[in-house]
Amino acid sequence: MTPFRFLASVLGCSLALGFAACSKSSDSSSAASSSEKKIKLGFLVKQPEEPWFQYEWKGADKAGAQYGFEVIKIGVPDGEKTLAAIDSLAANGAQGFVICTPDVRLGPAIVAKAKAANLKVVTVDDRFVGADGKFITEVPYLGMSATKVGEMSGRTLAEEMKRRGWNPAETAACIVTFEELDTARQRTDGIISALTAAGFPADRIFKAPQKTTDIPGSFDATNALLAQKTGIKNWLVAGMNDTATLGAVRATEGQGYAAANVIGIGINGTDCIDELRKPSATGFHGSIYVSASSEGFLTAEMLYLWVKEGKTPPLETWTTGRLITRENFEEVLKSEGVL
Ligand code: FCA
Repeated sequence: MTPFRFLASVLGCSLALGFAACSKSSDSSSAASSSEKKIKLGFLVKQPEEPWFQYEWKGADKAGAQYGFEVIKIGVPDGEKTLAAIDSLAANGAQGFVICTPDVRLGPAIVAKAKAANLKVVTVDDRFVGADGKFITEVPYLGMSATKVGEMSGRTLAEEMKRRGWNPAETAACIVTFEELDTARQRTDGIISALTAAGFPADRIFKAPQKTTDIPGSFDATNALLAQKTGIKNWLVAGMNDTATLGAVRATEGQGYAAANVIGIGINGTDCIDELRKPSATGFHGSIYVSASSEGFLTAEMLYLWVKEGKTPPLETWTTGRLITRENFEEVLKSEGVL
């Protein structure tokens, strides 16, 4: 090695070292700024006041803490707020969002807006419907196996009625419906088919269509039905979620039915905790619990891995449920991390 070559190699080495040191220091400064540059993902829900959606948000936050991304949570009760929320996500540098839309027919508008803003979309609970009335199957969706969960509710009604020794001739069923939403219709159809499969007379099952999917909506719908169907001793009541059943149970109370003459089964298991905690039993017997927090976790995780690693989420993921009653809800919900 000539002295020149030796010097060049020492210089090169120190230059390389200098570069390494320099790149190391730029690494640590990027580590400092990486917390500012966290991936941001939106989580938009139609009814932020419903505990179901609050538990979904909790699950999404858990995924955010685990993977180190930021969850921007926005309530979107109508179409206008939904489109505005997408604009604000884009302006804030978010790279995608999970959504339970306030109206499934907004699907095409949401997809178009997200595409224009280069945002990835995952849907949860309520699946987008296209202009042709069919599901938009190319957007990843995670939701409950609605028919199966509905059937569990219907079977529970039939079993509990049998356990209480009720005479079908003195009993009727009030099923609070919201048929414009597919997941709701599938659940209530499942309830009705399981009831009839268990031998309950189909002509004693009455639908009470709710105008809004909240307690006042099902309270009004059930009151209208109870005013028409008089002379019934016992009522089975159910609907697409806990609030549907809670509103119906409140209506039976208002019309003078004792708790012992009512069997109410909800779905969700998140919105009936206060009800199940009441010191004396009401007509609300139990609920088919589905894990809102894992739905929130899983959808946020899917979206994150899609954004970060280009891993496309499965187009369909289905979740299932289990019965909770006053007897087991503390134990089940504790094991699920809800309580
Ligand atoms: C719908 C209902 C919610 C919950 C969810 C899984 O969005 O409105 O209460 O049941 O499906």
